[in-house]
Amino acid sequence: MNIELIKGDITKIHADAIVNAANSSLLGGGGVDGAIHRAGGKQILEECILIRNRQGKCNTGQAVVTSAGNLPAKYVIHTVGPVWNDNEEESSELLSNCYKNSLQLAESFGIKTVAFPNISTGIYKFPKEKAGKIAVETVRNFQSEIIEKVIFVCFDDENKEIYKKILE
Ligand code: AR6
Repeated sequence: MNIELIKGDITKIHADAIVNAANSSLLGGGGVDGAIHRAGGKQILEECILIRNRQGKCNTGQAVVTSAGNLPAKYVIHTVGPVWNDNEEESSELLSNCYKNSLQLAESFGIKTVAFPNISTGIYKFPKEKAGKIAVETVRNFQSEIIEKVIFVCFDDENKEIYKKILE
């Protein structure tokens, strides 16, 4: 799996799938979640509502998939990151699960390129450096015959620099 690092807006990325840092309601919110729903249009929310009706809320660390509405991507994988708290071990495992479960779901859809935002490092306050290390380690450890490329899309310079150092 190739790993690429860019700074930018994930809603503009032409990948088979972009990942959304959602919340367990799956019904939208602020940050990257708000941006994806705004740019993607109502189809994404309608599919999220169908998933909610079928399976209920999405637990932290789990992932679900919808189409991508008006976005250039084909799919949106919605995963729920952990809210940072004092239990570092638990938060770290849950964050790793977000990356793992998103990649597993991507594989099951035959997805070749996946773009990730820096899950949990905004409103959910996960320390950026710790989150970056977990993201890179989890992706590097994921063996796939299907996924060819993972793109880390950083929205801010700080995360971009952190990822650059980790990937070097
Ligand atoms: N493209 C790429 N990355 C972005 C974009 C964008 N358009 N916008 C923000 N980011 P956050 P969380 C970055 O807060 O911490 C929502 O309300 C941002 O700079 O979006 O997982 C959900 O509904 C940060 O580095 O997600 C949940 O309630 C990263 O995306 C809650 O926020 C994640 O920040 C989830 O919090």
